[in-house]
Amino acid sequence: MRSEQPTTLVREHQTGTATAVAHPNIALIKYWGKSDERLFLPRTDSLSMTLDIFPTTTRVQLTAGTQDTITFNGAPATGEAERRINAFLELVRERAGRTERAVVDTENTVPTGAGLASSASGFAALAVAAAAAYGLDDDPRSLSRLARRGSGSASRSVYGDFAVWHAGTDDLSSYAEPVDAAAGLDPALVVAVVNAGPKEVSSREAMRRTVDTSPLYEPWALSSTDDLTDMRAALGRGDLAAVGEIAERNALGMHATMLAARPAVRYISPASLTVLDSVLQLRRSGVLAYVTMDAGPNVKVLCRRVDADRVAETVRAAASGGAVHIARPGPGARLLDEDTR
Ligand code: 2P0
Repeated sequence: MRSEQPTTLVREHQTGTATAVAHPNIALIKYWGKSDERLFLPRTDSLSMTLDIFPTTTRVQLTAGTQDTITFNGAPATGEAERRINAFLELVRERAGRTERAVVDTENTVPTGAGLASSASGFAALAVAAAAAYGLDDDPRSLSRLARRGSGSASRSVYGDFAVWHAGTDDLSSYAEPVDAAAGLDPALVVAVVNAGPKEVSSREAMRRTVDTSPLYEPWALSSTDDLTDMRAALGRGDLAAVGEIAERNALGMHATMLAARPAVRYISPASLTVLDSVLQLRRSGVLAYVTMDAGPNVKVLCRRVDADRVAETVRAAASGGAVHIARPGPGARLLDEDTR
C-alpha cells in the first residue's frame, strides 16, 4: 500500500499547494509576557488544551505572481492581519531559500467575538500548510517553532489534547510538545461569551505593558513555574479538581498582573464577574467547575464532560444572553490531502 501511495506531504510538495486545518487552544497555564518580541520567545512556559471546535482551514498555493494574495473568509486581508501573514510568509521563504509568492486562502469558523483567539489556530494552520507548500521540515517540533513566529500561542495548536510550550532561550529551544493526561480526566471547556465586541487593548500591547510596568509580574512569573509543575502532575493522575484549581489561580493571577500595570489593563468586566460568581455557586453545590480567562471578558469553564450541559446551562443564565459553546479536547494541526486529487 505504502509504496503505491506516497505520503501526502511528498505529493503536495510536487504541486506547491497544501491545505491544513488547526484548532484553537486555551491555556491552563498562561503565556503572558515575552523575553524577545521579534522571535516570540515567552518569559514563561505555558500549557494548553486544544479544542475540538472552531477550526481554521488554510490553503497555500505557490504562484508565479509578484506578490502574496491573502484572502480571509472570502475577503482580501487588510491592515495588521495582512501585515502579519505577509511577514510570516517572508520568514517561510527565507527558511526554504525560495522566492515564489503565495496565494493564501483562510476560512476561520470561530464566530466573530467568540472569545477564542483565532491567531492560535490561524498561524498553526498557516505554518503547516506553508511548510508543506514550500518544502520545509514537517516534524512537529519544527512546525511548532515556525507557528510560534506567527503568534506565540500557535506553537501549542500544532498538537492535539494537551501541550506544553517550553519558553526556551532562543529560536531553536522554544517549542511546544504534547503532554500526557490520564485517560480518566475526560474534561470539557464551556465557553461563555459575555461580550462579543473587539477588545480595547491588544494582548500583544497588554503583555508588553504588564512586563514593563507591573510590580506583580515577576512574582506571577515565578509562581507560574510552580503552577506548571503542579499542573503536569495533576494531569498525569487525572485529577480534574486539581487541574481546575491550578488553572484558575494561574489565570486570575495573570489578570492581577495586568490590573497592577501602569496604566491598568482590565479585561474582566462586570458581566465576567457574574459568570465567575455562578461558577463559584456551582462549585459550592458540588460540581467541579473552574474558570479561566484570556485577553478579554469572556469566561471559559473547565469541568467534567458529564457535567458540561449543566455547567453550560448555569453560565448561560449568568452570561446575560451571550452564546455558550461546549468544547472537548481536539486534534492537532494536520494537512488535508484535497490538493493531491
Ligand atoms: C495564552 N494569551 O497563553 C495567553 C493567555 C492570552 C492570555 O496567548 O503576541 O495571540 O501573537 O504571541 O499568542 C494571546 O496571545 O500573542 C495569548 P502573540 P497571542 O493563550
